[in-house]
Amino acid sequence: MFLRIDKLPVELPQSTKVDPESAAAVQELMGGRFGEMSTFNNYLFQSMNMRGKKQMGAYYQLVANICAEELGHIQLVGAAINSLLNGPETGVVEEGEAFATGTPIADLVSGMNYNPHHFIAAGRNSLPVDATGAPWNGSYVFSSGNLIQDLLHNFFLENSARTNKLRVYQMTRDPAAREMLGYLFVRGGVHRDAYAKAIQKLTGTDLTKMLPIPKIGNEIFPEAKKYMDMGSHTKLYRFSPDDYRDIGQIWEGPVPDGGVAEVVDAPPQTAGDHVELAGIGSAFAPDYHPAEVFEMAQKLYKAAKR
Ligand code: MN3
Repeated sequence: MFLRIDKLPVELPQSTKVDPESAAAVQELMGGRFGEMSTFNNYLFQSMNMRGKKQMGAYYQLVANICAEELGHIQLVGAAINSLLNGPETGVVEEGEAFATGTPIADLVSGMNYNPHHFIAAGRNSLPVDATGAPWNGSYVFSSGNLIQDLLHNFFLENSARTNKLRVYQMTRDPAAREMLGYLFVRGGVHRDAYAKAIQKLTGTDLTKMLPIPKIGNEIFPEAKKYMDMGSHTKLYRFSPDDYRDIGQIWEGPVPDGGVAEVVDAPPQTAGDHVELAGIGSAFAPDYHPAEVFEMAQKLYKAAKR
């Protein structure tokens, strides 16, 4: 089961403008083969399917625990996409009938590489699709039942996710997208290193000799360096109030990016507030007169208080 904390792993700065092309590119990190929906679902199916969970001890717990962190990564990527599709707009944008009958969407999109579904199917928000608009699909999940094969796959998956993230970084200067990327370079690095440690303990094979892939360190990116200075690259968060007590049997010793592995008995201390999206009349989100819908929700809140 999952409990939920109503925060993002980190707070994102506001996007400076509506940027549909960057939003479409960032979708790869959501619903692409190596996106966060894939890391989450791989670890979900592997941990769900693992035989002898008690006997597997730390090996089972490691996959199950990282799985929970990945749910928050899905949310963080989604928040960055939403930020890109909404720019600095907050509160309520009531635009009047001229907008409804005009071309408010055509006025926002420039260039060819945006995803029309962000505007037609969704109300300027994220979707479970990749950068080409293709839906995430279950064939991205590898759950073989063989522990070493699954762990080796996960090591490959985290490195592939990193490669894609580095390329998306090169596609946008948006501050929200780059903050999300910097944080996930570091957290994906921890997961990569954790799977390498698990494989080393099982087989004696030192996969860290290959790292980093590609051969460029996280520390040259200011948005990642910031989190490394906080020691995030050494920390594995225990995403459970009572369980997964043995993950420190694997997450211990030196880590490839410097420092010593540490299990933290809490969610990330960097946690921050959601990206607040404006109600936008012309997008009918939440409706043509957003203020009225917000007011109805507030009435419910006030009635409950009485
Ligand atoms: Mn992740």
